[in-house]
Parts: sequence; structure tokens; C-alpha cells
Amino acid sequence: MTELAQEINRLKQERNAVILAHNYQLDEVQAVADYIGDSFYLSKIAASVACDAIVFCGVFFMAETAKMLSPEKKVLLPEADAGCPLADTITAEDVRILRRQHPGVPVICYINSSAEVKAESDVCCTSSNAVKVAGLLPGNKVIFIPDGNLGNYVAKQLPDKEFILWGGSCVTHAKVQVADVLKAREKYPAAKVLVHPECSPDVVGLADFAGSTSEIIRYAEEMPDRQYLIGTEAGVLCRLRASRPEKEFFLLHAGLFCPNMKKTRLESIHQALLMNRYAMKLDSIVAQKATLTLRKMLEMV
Ligand code: CIZ
Repeated sequence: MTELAQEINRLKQERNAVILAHNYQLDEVQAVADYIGDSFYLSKIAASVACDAIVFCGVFFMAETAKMLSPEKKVLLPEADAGCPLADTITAEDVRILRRQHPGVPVICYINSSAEVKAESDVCCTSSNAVKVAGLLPGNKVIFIPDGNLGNYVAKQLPDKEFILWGGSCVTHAKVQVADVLKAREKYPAAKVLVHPECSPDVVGLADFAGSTSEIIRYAEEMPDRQYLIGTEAGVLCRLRASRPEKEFFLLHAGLFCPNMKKTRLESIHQALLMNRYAMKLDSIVAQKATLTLRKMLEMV
């Protein structure tokens, strides 16, 4: 363990803090984390873990979510400008307009959204539970925001419901093209193709399995196949290579690195613990409404 990692551990004890790291974080960050997972898993941990401070190694909406679920704890985002371009594709006003256009239709927002957007929505979802949440909502119509590809994937699993989709997408997952899948399959004909539903519907249609990062990790760990072609952010390879060293994992596209997720380094975690950087603060009215949207998801799944 490096000196910096040791110092982080010491500060963590001193401050009674825990480090949560998203599956997309750098290997060095995952190595010092107490909990690693997708945002659904991490949001449940944030709500239940006994500690005074949480260092959330992820992007802005994730730390914001953790703060909503555990307002009494100090929640720190080590890199203040680690944002999510997908979350930025929609505003609270856009949601109000959608509601006026489709009166009475429930709004599901993907967790990759701002607190303001969550506050205007009825229920939140993550990529692990989106199908379940949408399926449990009453009525035969649903507004799904902001990821159009994930919404399309959910709509295909629930053919009896009509989906009104927002056209946002993740710039990293959008990089994977059909040609990448075909080329990779030619090179590794025995490999299983595992992709995230934030990829385009054409790419998802060619895959052997589509799921959240945690579901992709579970599939690759449990299946007997030896080679896997991965269509999500490169961070998932860290866990997979550590837990299944006998298997081979390849990215479907060389550019599957989320620049925002990769901003957090050991130095920024150290500074976060030392200087309380950057403490999440929320507008109390927005936070109250957005928390109801999040808690509704936690009750439903
Ligand atoms: O839900 C999450 O954490 C995201 C953004 C992706 C995934 O599937 O883990």
C-alpha cells in the first residue's frame, strides 16, 4: 500500500468516514474504497452505514443522492466538477413541460439526474431496477427521463406500456457502434458480449446480455465462459480482473473511459478528508421533494 493510501486510511478512521466508489472509478480509488458498486447499491449503503462522513468517489448526482438519503452525514465529493453530461440534458422546467403535455402520466427519472429533476419526478430508478420500477407503476403510459437508450431498453421489456422518452444519452456508452461489436465478435468468436442498456438499441440487440454494471459483473463472474467483450465504462474491468484472473475481458471500444469518473484520484480523496472538500449542500425544498422520489424507488424494489 502506498504512503498516500495509508494516510487516507488513517484519516478515514480519525474522521469516522467511509469511502464509497462507483464501479467506474480508477483502480487506485477502488483499492481504498470500503464499498464499491453501482449507484443503487451505493445509495442504499449511504442511507444505512453508520459513520459521520461519506467520501463519494463518483459524479455530482451520486454525492447529491447520498446527501439526500443521509442528510445528517457530511457527504464529500472529492472533485467538485465531476459532473454527468447525461444528467445535464434535462432541467426541472423540461419535466414540468412534459407533465403539461402528458397530464396524469407518471414520470420516472433515471438516477443520473439532478436533484431539481428528481424533485419534479414521481419515482427514481437505476439501471438495475428500471424495468421493475416501470412495471410496478399503475397505468399504461410512462414518461422516462433522461436516457433515451435505457428508456428504449425498458420499453422493450414492457410491451404493454407506452413510453414517452427523453432523448438524452451517455457520451461514453454512445461510443460503442454496431461495427465494434461485429469486429470484436470476429476476433473473439467464443466471447460473450455484455453491454450496458445505455448503449444504442442496435448494440444492445447484438449483445448476449444487457444490464447494469453490477449485473454485468455478476454475469461475467458466474458464467462458465472464459472470454468477455464488455460494452460499458472501463472501470468494471478492475473488479472483474481481480475476482476472475483466469478469465479474459476486453473492451468493445478503446474509448470507454468516462472523463468525469476518472477525475477522482488518491490525491483528491486525501484532500477531501483533510479539508472537507467538497461538502454537498442542498436546497431544503428541492431536497425534500427529491428525497421522496428516491425513497419511493427504495420502497418499490
Ligand atoms: O446506476 C449506476 O450506477 C450507473 C450510472 C450505471 C450502472 O449500471 O451501474
